[in-house]
Amino acid sequence: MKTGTPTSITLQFYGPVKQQIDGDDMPVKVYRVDFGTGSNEVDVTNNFDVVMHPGDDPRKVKIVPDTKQFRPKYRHRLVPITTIPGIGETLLLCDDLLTANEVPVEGRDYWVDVDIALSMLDMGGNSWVDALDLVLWANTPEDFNGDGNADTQDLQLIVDNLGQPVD
Ligand SMILES: [Ca+2]
Ligand SMILES: [Ca+2]
Repeated sequence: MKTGTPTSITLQFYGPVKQQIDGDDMPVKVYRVDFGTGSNEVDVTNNFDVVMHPGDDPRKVKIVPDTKQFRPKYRHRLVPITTIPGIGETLLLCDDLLTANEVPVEGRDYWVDVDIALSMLDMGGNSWVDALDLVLWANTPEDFNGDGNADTQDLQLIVDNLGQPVD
C-alpha cells in the first residue's frame, strides 16, 4: 500500500479479535525501515497507540500515532504479536471462537509505505509543487519528513517534486 502521510492505519482481520489483556498495551509491533533499501529497522511501537474495534467493528485494530506521526519516506512494518510477548506486551487473539482455548491471530507482517503528501509541499496552496513553494520554504522552513528538523532534506522534497500537481 502506498499513501500520503496517514493519520492512522487500520488492520482488518477475517474474524473478531481481542487483546489478551485489556488496556493500552500494543498488541501490534510497529517497525520503521528505510524506504527503498528496507534496512536500518527501528522498533517505534512506543510512538503509537492502539484503538481496538474502531467503528464498533470487532475485526478491526487501528494504529494511531501518539507522540510521533507515521514518518514520511519510511516503510512501516506492522506485526501482530502472536507469540509469548515480553513484559508489558499483549497477544492479539481471535475472539468469539467455539473453543475455550485462546488462539492468536494468524502471524503475518503488514507493510505500509508512507510517502510524502504532496499537499504538504504546496505551501503556496496553488495546487502545484512549484518554484513559489521553494521561495516560501526558504522564508519559513518546514519539517516535511517529520524528523524534527527543517533542513535541506525537506527542501529537497520540494525540488524532487517540482511540477507535480496536488490532488
Ligand atoms: Ca505551490
Ligand atoms: Ca525534516
